[in-house]
Amino acid sequence: MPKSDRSAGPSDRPDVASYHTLIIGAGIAGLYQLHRLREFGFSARIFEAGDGVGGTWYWNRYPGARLDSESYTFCYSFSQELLDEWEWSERFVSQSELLSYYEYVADKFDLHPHIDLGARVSSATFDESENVWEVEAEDGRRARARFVITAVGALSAPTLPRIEGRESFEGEAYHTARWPHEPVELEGKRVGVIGTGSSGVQMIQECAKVAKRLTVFQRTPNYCMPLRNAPIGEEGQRRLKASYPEIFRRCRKTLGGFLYESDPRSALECTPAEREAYWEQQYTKPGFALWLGNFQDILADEEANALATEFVVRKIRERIDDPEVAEKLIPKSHGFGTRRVPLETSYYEVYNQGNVELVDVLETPIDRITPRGVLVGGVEYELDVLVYATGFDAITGALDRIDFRGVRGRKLKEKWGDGPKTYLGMTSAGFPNLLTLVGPHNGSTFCNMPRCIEQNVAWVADLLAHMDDKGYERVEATEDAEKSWTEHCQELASMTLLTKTDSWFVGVNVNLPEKKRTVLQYMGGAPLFEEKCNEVAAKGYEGFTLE
Ligand code: N01
Repeated sequence: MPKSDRSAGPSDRPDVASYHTLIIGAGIAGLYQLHRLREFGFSARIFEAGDGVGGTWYWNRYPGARLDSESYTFCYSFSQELLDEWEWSERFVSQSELLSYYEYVADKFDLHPHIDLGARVSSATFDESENVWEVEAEDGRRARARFVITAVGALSAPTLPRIEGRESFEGEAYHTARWPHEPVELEGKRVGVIGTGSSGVQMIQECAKVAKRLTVFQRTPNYCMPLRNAPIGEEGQRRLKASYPEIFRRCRKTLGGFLYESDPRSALECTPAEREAYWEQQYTKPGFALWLGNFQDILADEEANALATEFVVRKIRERIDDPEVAEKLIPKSHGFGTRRVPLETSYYEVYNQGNVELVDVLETPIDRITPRGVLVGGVEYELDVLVYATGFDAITGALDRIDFRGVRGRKLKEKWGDGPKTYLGMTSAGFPNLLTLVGPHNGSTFCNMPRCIEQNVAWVADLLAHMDDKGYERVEATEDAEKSWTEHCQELASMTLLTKTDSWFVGVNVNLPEKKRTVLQYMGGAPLFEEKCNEVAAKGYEGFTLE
């Protein structure tokens, strides 16, 4: 039973609404955090920037946007009723189906009355005299709360290229993560796409079906692997529903929170025939099977990685008619799996179509964007629509865009100027009562998101319940705990090839030259992350000062 009146905010101020907890963001993490806190009897409210719930799946509505984690591992597991009621139509569902799911969840658990939409938080300031956060949105909406929980997403702060002339383009221009709600006509148009990460790869496949001419401006190619999507029929639904407990149990045990388990053998100890047979088998499986279900050392050992890369390159080459184009599409700067692997259905075949042209802007950089299109090496590619699939200021970007001021007015962005410093990837010293879901150094940033989000949310809710039971008002990570966690993250990162390659995983972004290369993720895997969090809680929240 609650010791205090959990429905009350920290103190009365007639001019500002007051809550126990203010959550920033109504995506996968924010919605579940709100539900969980309300179940515990706390007064909680969400400020959400968008005009609807769903976070990532609200914003990223470009043609082709689709899940590449299996739908049945990407859903919430906390409600049996929800699992029984909801049916996934495909193994990897489209953005619109996933968005309907989050809308359904918000309705089912009566969350809408507790969400302020269109409220983009601009600042949050800690008032030390009362141990309260004062939060303000861009439109002037304000709230006071004992706790602030950020659920702002790891890939939610889009970046645009710093290319001269960008504003001068007279056609239509869109970032994939800010795609309009109204349909965008691409049929019969001259379309250009800058960027070939997961968003670009999905968008390009759809666009190639309808565009009169599609020009892809590629800087770094990626190793894209087949998604192998399929509908889920009636029998499939029945089997799925019966298997949910087993699905979630297995996901909880794997490093990435997926169903794929890496093979305990080293690629180097197998014969070439054994390797080939294993890779062929994994290649025919859906999703990330080849990436995350590979030999245990392909993401740690360069020699093992080179062998896996050879296999993948062969598979890619087979699908492209023109050897010169194939050469451009095969990465040279990194090995397979050391950057996020985009999943696709017809991506490589697109380049065999007469209406598609690949422009290598690594070889010949973009000169400028002109009113009529994109100028590369003196050649102007005329376009009606220009799509920026140019990615995000990953993991820290959405937090940096909010002016967090902690103890003695210290800015979080400044504290993290040389890279984030956190404890458990959920707190930072000097910022009491601020909890970051899916924040830097958190297990969820290299994980099948909802699986790790559920762990984050439950852990945070338990911490707040513990504080309430004991009458604590303030929780803050100690400097020592933060230092050793940050070092632990760095040590884990040094053991994988993923952090030796340039990508958003390590904060490298061509459009953010000022962002320092740093360790942003927790690379120990979801089970170890959960174990560490549980250990801290079991020891009375070791590493925190509770007052
Ligand atoms: O972004 P990215 P994304 N000139 O950063 C290029 C998740 N996701 O939106 O690599 C020319 O991967 C840039 O080139 P380079 C997923 O985790 C999931 O595609 O810097 N090119 C790169 O090719 C993913 O990893 C799904 O050389 C420029 C691209 O733009 C993450 O989101 C779907 C440029 C950016 O790729 C991010 O993916 C989509 C410039 N100035 C995304 N600036 C699912 O299926 C940038 N680029 C669930």
